[in-house]
Amino acid sequence: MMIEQVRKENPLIHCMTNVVVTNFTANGLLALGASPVMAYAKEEVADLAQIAGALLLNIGTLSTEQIDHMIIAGQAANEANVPVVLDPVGAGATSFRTTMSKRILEEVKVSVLRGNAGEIASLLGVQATVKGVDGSMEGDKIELAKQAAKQFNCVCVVTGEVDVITDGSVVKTVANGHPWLTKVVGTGCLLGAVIGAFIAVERENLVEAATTAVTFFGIAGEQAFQQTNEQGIGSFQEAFLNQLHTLTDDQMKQLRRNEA
Ligand code: ATP
Ligand code: TZP
Ligand code: MG
Ligand code: MG
Repeated sequence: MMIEQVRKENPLIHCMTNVVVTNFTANGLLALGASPVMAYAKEEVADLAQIAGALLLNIGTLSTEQIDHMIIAGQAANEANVPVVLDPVGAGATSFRTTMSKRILEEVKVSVLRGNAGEIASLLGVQATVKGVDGSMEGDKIELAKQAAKQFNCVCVVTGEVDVITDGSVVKTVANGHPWLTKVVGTGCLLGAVIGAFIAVERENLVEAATTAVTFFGIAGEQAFQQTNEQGIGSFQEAFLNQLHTLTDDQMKQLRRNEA
C-alpha cells in the first residue's frame, strides 16, 4: 500500500540535483504524487531540508560551492531526522566527483546511497569503468552493494539490469525495468528522488521502502515500453510519466519480479 501512502501524504522532497534533470525530476515527483522543491542557496537550504520528507543530494553538475551547500542541507536534515538520499553521479569519471561524493558521505549521515555499479565501485576503490555519467563494473553487484552499505553505514541501491538493495545484511533484488530507461536522460536521477518519496512515508524499513520504489519504477518502465515501443523513445518518456501517475499497488503486486 506504499504507493497509495505516497499519494495520500504527498511528501515534500527537497532536491539539490543537476541542471540536466531538474524539470524531469520535478515532473516525475508530481506525477507520482509527491511534492518537489528545488533549492540551492545557502541562506535557505537548511530551513527547507528540515521541513522536507526527504532530501536528495545529486552531484550531477557539481561545483565546490554547491557541495558546501549540500553539506549544510544534509547536516540540517540529519538534525531534524529527515532521511537523505545521495546520488554520486559520475563518481569515478573524475577524481573531483569521487572526492566530493566521499566528502558528503563523511560529513552527512546518508540514509540511501543510489548509483550505477561503476559509481558505487569507484567510491569503494574497486576497479570500474565510468564514462561520463554511465558506469559499469564486472563482478558481483550484491557483494559490491553490501560492502558499500557496510562501509558507509547506509542502505545501498545499485541499479542496472537487475537492481540490488541492501543494508549490508538484508538483500533484495529487483528484475523489473527496461533497457529503454537508459535511453532517457535522468531516469537514474529521478529514481533517487522517487526513493526519497518512498522513504519519506516509510522511515522504519528503508530497505523495504527503497525496494518498493525501485520495483514501482521498473514496472512503470516496462508498461511504458509496451505502450510505445512502436513509436519510439520520445513517446516512451511521456508514457513513463503517465505510468508513475497511474500505477497502483495492486498492479505492482502482480507485476513485481523480486529475486531475493
Ligand atoms: P547510467 O547513467 O549508467 O544509465 P543511471 O544513474 O541512469 O545509470 P540506471 O542504472 O540506468 O541509473 O537506472 C535507472 C533505471 O533504469 C533503474 O530503474 C534501473 O532498474 C533501470 N535499468 C537500467 N539498466 C537497465 C537494463 N539493462 N534493463 C532494465 N532496466 C534497466
Ligand atoms: N551530465 C551530468 S548529470 C547528467 C548528465 C548527462 C544526468 C545523468 O542522469 P542519469 O539519471 O544518471 O542518467
Ligand atoms: Mg541512465
Ligand atoms: Mg546516474
